[in-house]
Amino acid sequence: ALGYPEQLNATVELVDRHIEAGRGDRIAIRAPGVSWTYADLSKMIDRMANVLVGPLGLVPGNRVLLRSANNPTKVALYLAIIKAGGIVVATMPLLRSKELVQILEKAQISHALCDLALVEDMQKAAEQSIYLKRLVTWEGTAGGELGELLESAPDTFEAAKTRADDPCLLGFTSGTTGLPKATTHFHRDLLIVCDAYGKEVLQATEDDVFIGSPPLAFTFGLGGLVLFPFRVGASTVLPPRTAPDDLARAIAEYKATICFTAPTAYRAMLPKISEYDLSSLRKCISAGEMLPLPTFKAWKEATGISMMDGIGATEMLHIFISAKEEDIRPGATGKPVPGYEARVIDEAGQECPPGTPGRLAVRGPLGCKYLADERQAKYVENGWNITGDTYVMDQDGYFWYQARNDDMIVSAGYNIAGPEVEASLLAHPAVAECGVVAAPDVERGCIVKAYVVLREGYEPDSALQKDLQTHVKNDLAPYKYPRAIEWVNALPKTESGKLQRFALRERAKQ
Ligand code: 3SK
Repeated sequence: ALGYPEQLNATVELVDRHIEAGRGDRIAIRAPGVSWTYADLSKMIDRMANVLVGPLGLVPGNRVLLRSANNPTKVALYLAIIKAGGIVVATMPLLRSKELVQILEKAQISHALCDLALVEDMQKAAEQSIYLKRLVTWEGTAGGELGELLESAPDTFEAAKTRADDPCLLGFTSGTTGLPKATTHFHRDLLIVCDAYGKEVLQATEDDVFIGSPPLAFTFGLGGLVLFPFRVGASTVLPPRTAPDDLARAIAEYKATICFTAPTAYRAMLPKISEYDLSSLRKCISAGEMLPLPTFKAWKEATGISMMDGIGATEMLHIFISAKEEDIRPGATGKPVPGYEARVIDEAGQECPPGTPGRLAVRGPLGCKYLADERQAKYVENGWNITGDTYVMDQDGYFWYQARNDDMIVSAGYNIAGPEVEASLLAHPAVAECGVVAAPDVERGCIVKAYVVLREGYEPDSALQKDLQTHVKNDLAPYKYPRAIEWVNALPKTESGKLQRFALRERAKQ
């Protein structure tokens, strides 16, 4: 019904099609010391697929854990597993053995492929797994144990005859409870996000050079650094380090044109912008967190680029609300990506009128498919995916983010969105980063509490506290100002750069 053939293998569509179309000599991946054309990448994938089904004994449907930082080997292995009919389970590089065990068992992982630099925790986890059959390591660009196996592997491989609705990846998300959930995605889902968001909103071409920092285990990174570039035959750059300074340097060095990263990373790059030539950039995509208006404005002023905000979810694989470059309403996330519908509903499931906050509900060509998890019934209500975000839709159909449903602060009867107060604080010159949550209070039930990281040169004293409070009172309805402010050196974040407000909420209770 979606126009994809019944038999479909995502790797064939993303890589091999370019070779059939005579584009094999175009650059697919660049990284220090690596410049692979699509033909090079295809051969590497085929050798890896031969190793997987040969010496490693993979059969279609096996789940394969992939553990490393973003690098060319990881991308090739990712696509080789899919070509061989396996199911990829990419993990965040910083996970420790306890978290890896949860994934090994939940996903019933049979094979694990791990960068030698990260093997210690993997080894510990492997010892506790009842499903794992093989753990193989590699070093650098497919050297080490995997490299030895690759030496004798043929560089052609016939793709597994997978169906469009066969699973090809499990995306793990820990949600707010910390209990991991695995979201299943099909071969066709990988193409759907390219053909919906990638083609309609991003409008990338084969001449684009993609870059960014999100790990491939975060599907925001998978889309931005693998799926979208490869669908159009463009190239992707995988810098080994992705701290803001490194990212800015790599954009300049590789003349990247499209950047995918979180708003905090764009903000952190701002002070470095004058040191690097970022003039090659033409599109900057922000997701994973609310994009504060001051960050949007500061980036626009520094680079001339209007950042394209977006909201996605691991459950939905990628972005489903965003704005096209020519249709950006600063401060709003945007409109549903063509092919998706979105609405704001109340607790009873009734649509809220424009201007009224409520729960975001989305449906489209793909949706949430949790692996063996009763939370499926909570996420999907009457065919609509309930993402856990509070939104307002305006009269013109633009969607405005308010908060995660859990991040709404109810103080003396007022509903206050923590991220809105954060955006206000960020517009103050003293504030480098901040997180705003509810703190228990005898009189008001809860008060608004801000955790603030100051920029260099500012003193954390009571005069500054007063100044920040006045600033918010002048900017927003005065009842939203943070009655408590705590100075901190850093904020708790996930590996994908998202602020862990639940950790701040816990701290605020103490
Ligand atoms: O968090 C998001 O907004 C997001 C965006 C794209 C893909 C996946 C996710 C979770």
